[in-house]
Amino acid sequence: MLTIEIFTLFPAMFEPALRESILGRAIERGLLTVGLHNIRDHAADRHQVTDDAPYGGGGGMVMKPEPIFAAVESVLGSPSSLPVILLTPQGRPFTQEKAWSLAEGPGFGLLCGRYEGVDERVREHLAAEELSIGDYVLSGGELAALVIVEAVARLLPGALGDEEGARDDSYAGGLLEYPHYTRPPVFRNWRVPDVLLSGNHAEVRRWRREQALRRTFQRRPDLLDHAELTDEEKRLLRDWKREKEGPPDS
Ligand code: 9D3
Repeated sequence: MLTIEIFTLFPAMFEPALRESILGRAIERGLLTVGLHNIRDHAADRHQVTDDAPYGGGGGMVMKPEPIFAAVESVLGSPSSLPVILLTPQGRPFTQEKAWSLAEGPGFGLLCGRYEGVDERVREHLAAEELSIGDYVLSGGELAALVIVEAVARLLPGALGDEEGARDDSYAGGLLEYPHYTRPPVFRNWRVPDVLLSGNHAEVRRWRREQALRRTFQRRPDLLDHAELTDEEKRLLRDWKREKEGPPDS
């Protein structure tokens, strides 16, 4: 059983998501346990204040260290029994590889920042590492934490249903996926490609692979540096690149 302990000012943001779909089922099946801990419950003062103005001035507010340390230590002890991951825009990018390593267990804490950020002493003395989920601005770490929980949970053995788990075409040698179609064969006069209706499985496989390669070339050429390609696929790519550049001048 994997353990994820979440520390946040907004535990209610997680509750509905943790009940639904693959995540809900993984928890129900006992593959995963997720604890929700409100940092505000660990604020010492009567008004349960968790933020304060930054030393040195400037705008915004900073999360105070005491309630954060108290919340984490009350659940995970000191030193912490699990690594605590701080969600911040300054973190290393969260990747599928990181999801696999977190899914190996035994678990981890997720600390969600709000306001302008957390007091630096939290990073230095409580967080094992910092992660970001990408280069866009969120209002806090909560949705980033949820992204990580979902990415990890679906990797736990038994988390995916028969439909979802049977195939492993999720990462076809580092390429984007080919286009998917289902019935009807014609919808609003838009036809499903003939090859998919042909029943020729070898042709279907070839078509899908070429589509995946073409899409990756057009949308995510950065992925091609690490993709597993046959010699024929490398030739195709060189042709496409030449078409794009136009003929070399003499
Ligand atoms: C507008 C404030 N920003 C000044 C340039 C700094 C800032 C502080 C706090 C920006 C975002 C946040 C809140 N974001 C997160 O806590 C966060 C996050 C994100 O915003 N994007 C991607 N991954 C993550 S993980 C945590």
